[in-house]
Amino acid sequence: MIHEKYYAEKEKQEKLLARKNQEADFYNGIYTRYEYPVLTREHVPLTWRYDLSKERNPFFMERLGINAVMNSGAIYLDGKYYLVARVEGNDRKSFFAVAESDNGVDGFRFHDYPILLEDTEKEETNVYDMRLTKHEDGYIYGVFCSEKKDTSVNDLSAAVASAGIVRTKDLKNWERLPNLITKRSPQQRNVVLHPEFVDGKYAFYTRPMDDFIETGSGSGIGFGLCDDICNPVIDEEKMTSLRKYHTITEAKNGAGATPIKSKRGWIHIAHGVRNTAAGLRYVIYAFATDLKDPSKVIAEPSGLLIGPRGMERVGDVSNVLFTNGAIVNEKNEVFIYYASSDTRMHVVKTDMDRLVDYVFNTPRDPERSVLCVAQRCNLIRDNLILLEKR
Ligand code: M1P
Repeated sequence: MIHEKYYAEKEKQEKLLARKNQEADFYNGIYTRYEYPVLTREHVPLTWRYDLSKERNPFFMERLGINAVMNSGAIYLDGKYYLVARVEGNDRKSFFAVAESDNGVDGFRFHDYPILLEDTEKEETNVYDMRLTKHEDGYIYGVFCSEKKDTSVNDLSAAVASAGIVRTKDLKNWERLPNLITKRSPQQRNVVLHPEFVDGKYAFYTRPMDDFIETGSGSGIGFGLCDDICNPVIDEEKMTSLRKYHTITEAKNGAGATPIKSKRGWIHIAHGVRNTAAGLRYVIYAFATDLKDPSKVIAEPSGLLIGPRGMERVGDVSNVLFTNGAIVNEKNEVFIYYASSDTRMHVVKTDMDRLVDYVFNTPRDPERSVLCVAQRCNLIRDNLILLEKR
């Protein structure tokens, strides 16, 4: 017999799932923010958390609780908006689950079951942060972090991160490929597959790291080519977007959403990290690379594109915004999905014209206060002249 409490909880959840999102009262001319998160732990089906049977679960307890829903890959297929979310159980293990919506800003519903990956990496403990790439070879690839314990050192929390790869045609059947090997980098996280072949090869944005948390000598977002996606090896990585002293990327950075092709270049929406007295602060930034050579940075707007605001600042890992998915629909509307504080998912909406304008016409960071003030004074002077002429 089904526990009566199920019906009350189900009704509450249906109300949440049916809630219309509203544009927030925020303006910067670049994008629209939304009032409510698009996915949270409360969106996770009750059947994944509770045993509904009154006999087996008389107190209607969460038997397998969910802690957070965050860092989601995104893809647009046949008029629907899909997120492949990182769902984290109360047991700290993450897994992937598909949620879909008709409009991209609300109504996201999880499919009946999460994705069950083929168990090919026997030492893998945790998986997270999948990027989805609709590749010109006809497959949809998911590239994610595959984490295992580092048994070479005497440290319980030492781990090794590498890039796991799956592919699908329908978001239902997933084929697991071997993990990516980067010959020069012992650890990898935030790896993204470029949607087109480059010099006839599969191209990956990487994030070379010496260590699990610290990137060490890794100087930013890397780029490497691989001949065979079914035996993925990158011999050499060159650098694209670099970490820089006293900027939002000083501590580390990482590729985010799969690059978006525009007339002027590939647009990348990534994350940058700096250290503060309150710990690491993660923000979202953008840059563009050359259409012919997608490793070559051609535009770098100054500073952050999206930073944590209000409730976004607080969560399991506070002061963190992280993106690994964006969608462009047939109307050239752009949906940038991001997680706040490793806890919940949000969206901002813009369009291609605005995004291109932002990336190519926002001034670069002059990298010194005195030059930043001069840059701002030029803006003020031009504006005051314009205002005087009214
Ligand atoms: O906790 C913040 C983020 O930390 C990691 O990002 P990075 O690899 O740049 O350090 C990731 O584990 C990410 O999942 C997490 O959101």
